[in-house]
Amino acid sequence: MTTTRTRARNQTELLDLLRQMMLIRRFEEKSAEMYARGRIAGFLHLYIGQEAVGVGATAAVRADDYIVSHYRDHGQALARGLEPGAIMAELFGRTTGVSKGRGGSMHLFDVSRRFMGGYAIVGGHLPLACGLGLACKQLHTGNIVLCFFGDGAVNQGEFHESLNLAAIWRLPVVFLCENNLYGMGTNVRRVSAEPDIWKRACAYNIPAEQVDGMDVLAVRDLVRKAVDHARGDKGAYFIEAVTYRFRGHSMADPELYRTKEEVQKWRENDPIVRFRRLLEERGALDEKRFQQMESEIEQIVEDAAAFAEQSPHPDVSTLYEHVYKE
Ligand SMILES: Cc1ncc(C[n+]2csc(CCOP(=O)(O)OP(=O)(O)O)c2C)c(N)n1
Repeated sequence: MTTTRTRARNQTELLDLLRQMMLIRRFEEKSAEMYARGRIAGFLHLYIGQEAVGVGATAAVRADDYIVSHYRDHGQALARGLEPGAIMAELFGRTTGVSKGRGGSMHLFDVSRRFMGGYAIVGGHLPLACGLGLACKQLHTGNIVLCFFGDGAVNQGEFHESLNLAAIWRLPVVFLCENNLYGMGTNVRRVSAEPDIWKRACAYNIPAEQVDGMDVLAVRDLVRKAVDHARGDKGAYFIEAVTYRFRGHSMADPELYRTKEEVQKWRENDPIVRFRRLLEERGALDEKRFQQMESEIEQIVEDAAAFAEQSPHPDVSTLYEHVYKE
């Protein structure tokens, strides 16, 4: 009986991981469409291809733990449970957005879900993760901080300062580098003396591992291990998740720095297709259920876009509101 129940619970959890990745994929496709239609202004960085990292990692932390991220943040925000409509409204710059329309795509924020941003300055949020970690430690809250960043951040001064500080103060921070092989148009091998990014953490005596970032369960399991380490007062942990963005850096990217063959090769390792296959093999999913999930997600994303469209723009008179905590 217990085994049956445990199996059912496990299956529900696994289906939920798939559902979250599918939601991110569809949300991002819709965002691209809305950008092309001029509904979203500024920069737009899509998470398509990297879904397994955000979903797997977020599944490994508690609801009261903190998450800090970089500007490619829609996927992590959705995985954290921020409302799709409020995220889309933020992309549209509307008052109903998660950041009241002030932040846009790169600055999603929801303190109620301990999703502490969304930051556009590459590497600039790693010290913030340390600050949150220090607060957790000093206040003995038992929480940890999960900090996402890209491979482009690892040659920034803040990266090294943050890892050093996290090590000497034994801060409960899990540093998660999403190595999608490129910082804008630059391959990581061109700019990193040590392109195996996880090895960098050794210089700071922080345990580090690399994981297949296209495998949602592998990501979840390694982040769980890292979280246990950090929560157990053993200090920071470093993970390099090797992944790939299927789309350009932002919406305006001619992608002259990589070949179509390379993109195609990675697309064949699509994290959603891969996980769907695994669930089918395990008997947890069939075609009918998958299609049902697809149409439910389609509706959520359509509703999110309609909500954003119908929401008001901020009034000029409110320009100075929501800048600092009120
Ligand atoms: C300090 C700083 N320098 C330069 C930029 C311009 N810039 C925006 S995104 C980006 C690439 C970052 O790549 P990565 O961290 O690997 O993230 P990815 O886009 O691959 O998710 C750069 C250089 C910036 N935002 N901040």
